[in-house]
Amino acid sequence: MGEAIYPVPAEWAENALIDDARYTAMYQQSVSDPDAFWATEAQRIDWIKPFTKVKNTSYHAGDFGIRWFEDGTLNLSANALDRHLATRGDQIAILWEPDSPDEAERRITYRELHEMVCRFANVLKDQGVARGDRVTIYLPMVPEAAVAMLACARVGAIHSIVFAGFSPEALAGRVEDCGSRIVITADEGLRGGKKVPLKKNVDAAAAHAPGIEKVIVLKRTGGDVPMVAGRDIDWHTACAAASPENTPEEMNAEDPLFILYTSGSTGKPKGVLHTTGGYSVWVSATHQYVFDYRPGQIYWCAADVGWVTGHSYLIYGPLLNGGTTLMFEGVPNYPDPSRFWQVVDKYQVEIFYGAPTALRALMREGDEWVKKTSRASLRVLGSVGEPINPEAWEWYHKVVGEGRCPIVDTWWQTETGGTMITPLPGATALKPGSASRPFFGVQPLLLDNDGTIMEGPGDGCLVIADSWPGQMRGVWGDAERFFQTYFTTFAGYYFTGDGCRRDEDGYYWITGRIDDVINVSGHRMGTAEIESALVAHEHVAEAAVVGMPHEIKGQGIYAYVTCNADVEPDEALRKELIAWVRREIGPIATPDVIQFAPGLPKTRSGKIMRRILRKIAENDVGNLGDTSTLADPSVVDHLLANRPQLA
Ligand code: 6R9
Repeated sequence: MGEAIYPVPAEWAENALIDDARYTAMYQQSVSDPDAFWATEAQRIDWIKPFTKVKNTSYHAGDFGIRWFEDGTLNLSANALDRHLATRGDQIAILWEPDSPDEAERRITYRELHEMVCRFANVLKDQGVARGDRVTIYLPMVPEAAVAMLACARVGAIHSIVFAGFSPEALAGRVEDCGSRIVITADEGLRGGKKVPLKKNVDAAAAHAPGIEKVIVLKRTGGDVPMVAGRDIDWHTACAAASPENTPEEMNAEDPLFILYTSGSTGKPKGVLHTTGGYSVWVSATHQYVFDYRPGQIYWCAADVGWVTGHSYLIYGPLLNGGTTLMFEGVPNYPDPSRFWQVVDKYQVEIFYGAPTALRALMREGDEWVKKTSRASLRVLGSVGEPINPEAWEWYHKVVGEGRCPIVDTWWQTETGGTMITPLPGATALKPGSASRPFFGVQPLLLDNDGTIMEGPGDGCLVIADSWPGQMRGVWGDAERFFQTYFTTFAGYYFTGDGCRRDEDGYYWITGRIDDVINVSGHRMGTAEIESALVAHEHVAEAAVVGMPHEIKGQGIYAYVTCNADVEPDEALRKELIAWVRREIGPIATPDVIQFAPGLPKTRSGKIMRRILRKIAENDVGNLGDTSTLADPSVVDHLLANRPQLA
């Protein structure tokens, strides 16, 4: 195919934890004898009561179930904190870089973090939080977000983090769905010099979520936020009064650890449920091997704590591995497009893990912003969240990494808990744009549309043949939906929703979602969610949303809207609808294009023909495919004649 290949540099092959021969041997064992392989890997965790069973899983109706290490007990917070105290109590656990470079950073040692977590765990207990209770976290990128997560894990509560960019409506829906009585928030967040009214959003959410009994409020900006007497608790006051000692709860490996809401192709976002033991083993192992991580190295994952990458690779993975993890509150281009690389220099970051959308945005600003920084400390670069186009990959490799740093393009999902298909820096020759080969224990398969397994090179639907320890265990509150969503499209397999190509070397190339999920700047959006926000507007009769190619975001949001008969759509309504969707879901769901249409293309049975809408949004109108089943072909002519001018 003539694509570039970057061999493993010799010094990497010699010094890395895993070289190619070791990868092959370990991968072999991981799939031929998963019990033995994962029993060994699980020793990276301190178990209170050791497990006697490793894997007990089935993807088949009848005996469906996913259990790992099921009779073992542990506490994740104790593994991330207490056990490090003797050897690395004074090592920095969290480096915090604020939004503004003029504000002071924070350097929090393991000992300090341990005390903060113990105090906050006691605050939670004082509020009656017990094992199995759900706690919603709606915090900006501050160390207290990690403290709140670890405190929940410590007392056995299940955290549900809601991204701080989500609207009050979205927050209320998630709070109600999991039935949490407590929300943890801050007065305001700070991003790119702008304030985010978090406490105000929680107050607004509480109007729709009567289940909220207590709100714990962290002071971040010192903004003037009214406190509700009897409901709101000041974080600092409560922690100061709490004991600095706390005994972690003994949790079963299969006790829930967290819920994280993510978008699917149908319905409301679903609460993806992860449990304790398998997840701990999985994020620790993947973090160590994928980044060739050694304790104490300065590691920076730029993802927000509100997404799964923030859970697994900003907080849990690095802390389980005794790492120093850098948390950055701000954005890549504030105060200017050098910021990322200035932060790298300031802390001598060795490993940087970011998203293609940020790289594309920075690439567009020109190389000078990068080149005026040193970046000599960097050893490994990572990519996650969406396919990285070869052009951005080459820029990342040549300009940011100066040709020196292996790039690990890691494919995975909220549902998978951690990395599934990825290069290992000392083992894998790199092909720009390919996530390359499966991680240990992962058995990817490509199926054609009939569900037949494809051998050799080809393009198909990506499924995983067998369970791995970090796999999600359920959809919160809807046991049936888990099996239905992931295991019935192709019976007996976990269906990822992604399309994928495998080349002649067995490398995997993710081609993107094949369901009605779009990936905007690495954020998953269900088209159904945006549609239901649009039709909730009084002037809208019907809406259909599809993805469109977008230079920076990867995909943009293209909405076709049919208004009620008595409404004359105009520019003002377009603006109003855009603001409406931002308010209903959040700024990440802002439509890029709204095309008003008197009708949508439908089959005679009334199904919207999204394939046609996608083609129009992609500006691929020469080939609309079979339109013979359209109920009214003139609808398509109207759509084509009235496409908005795209910038
Ligand atoms: C971790 C995360 C999952 C979806 C996934 C896929 C896309 C993620 C990717 C990638 C190509 C990569 N995706 N990483 N596509 N190459 N390296 O992003 O989880 O938010 O659940 O999104 O993102 O389409 O199915 P999540």
